[in-house]
Amino acid sequence: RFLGGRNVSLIKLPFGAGQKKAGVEEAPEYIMNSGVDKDLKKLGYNVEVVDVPELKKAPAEEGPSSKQLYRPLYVSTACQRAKNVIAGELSKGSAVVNIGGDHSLGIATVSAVQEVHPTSCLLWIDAHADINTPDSSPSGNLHGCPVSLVLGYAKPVPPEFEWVKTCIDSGRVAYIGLRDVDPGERMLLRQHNIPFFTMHHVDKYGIGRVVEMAMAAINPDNLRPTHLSVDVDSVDPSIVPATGTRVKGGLTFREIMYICEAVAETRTLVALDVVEVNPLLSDKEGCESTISVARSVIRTSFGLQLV
Ligand code: EXY
Ligand code: MN
Ligand code: MN
Ligand code: MN
Repeated sequence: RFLGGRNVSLIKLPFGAGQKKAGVEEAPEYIMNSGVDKDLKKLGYNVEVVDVPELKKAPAEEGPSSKQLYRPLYVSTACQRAKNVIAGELSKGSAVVNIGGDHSLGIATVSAVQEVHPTSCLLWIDAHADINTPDSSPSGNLHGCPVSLVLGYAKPVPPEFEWVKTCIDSGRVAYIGLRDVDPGERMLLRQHNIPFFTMHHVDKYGIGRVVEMAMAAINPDNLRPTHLSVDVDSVDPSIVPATGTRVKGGLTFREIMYICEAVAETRTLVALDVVEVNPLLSDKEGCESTISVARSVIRTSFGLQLV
């Protein structure tokens, strides 16, 4: 029942204009160099590595935008390109690992997954809800907005993002790890009844119950393909310091591994995002620790600990 079968495409998405700190576009190279392709081969998968290097090139003209967004044309162009590549791999029947890059790439990953697997659910692991609308965004950074765009909550849609379809409904999205949510985001989560589990819930119920409740809400009978989107800032900055928006009090190594193991166990994983690693924001040791967590997320989600 492993929906991606035994073929996995590792897709390198060197893109960082969804936020303002340089370095996140270098992450795919670092993560690949940690040996994730060999890890997956050892687990028995046929692995294909796909690079989308053109994402590093900004369009010549940004042009004026109606909203106070940071580089909307670049984000839109890159996401459109990334979406086509991801959808192409999924259409071959492969599972995909989308290696970012910043989380504005979620616009691309969710659009692609929902196009090819229109019933799939989305488990978003993050310190942040990334559901700001262009109007509610306090920063203008589009890595804080991808979920609102794919749910169709951004009204009006900024002209750059008119290609983005409302492709998923609130009943198929859940969050784990939240601890830095803006007021406008809180309103949307409540208004649309989106199941979210903050770090408070993780402490209160334990990670086992939290994952069970989240999956029961979005994939009750395990019949839906699963898209797992892992922002590494969900994990505590003590072991993931190389990321752009650190928030204290995050998931432990075991808690993030538990989530990946539980998803692997469902055998419904079709897409995994690993985003927001920024190798330039920490020293060598912090960088190695961060990359090693990213690597573990990938191999564990694909069944390393399955018995
Ligand atoms: N909510 C804040 C904003 O919209 O600017 C911070 C977003 C950070 C997003 C990070 C990647 O998950
Ligand atoms: Mn995020
Ligand atoms: Mn985040
Ligand atoms: Mn709704």
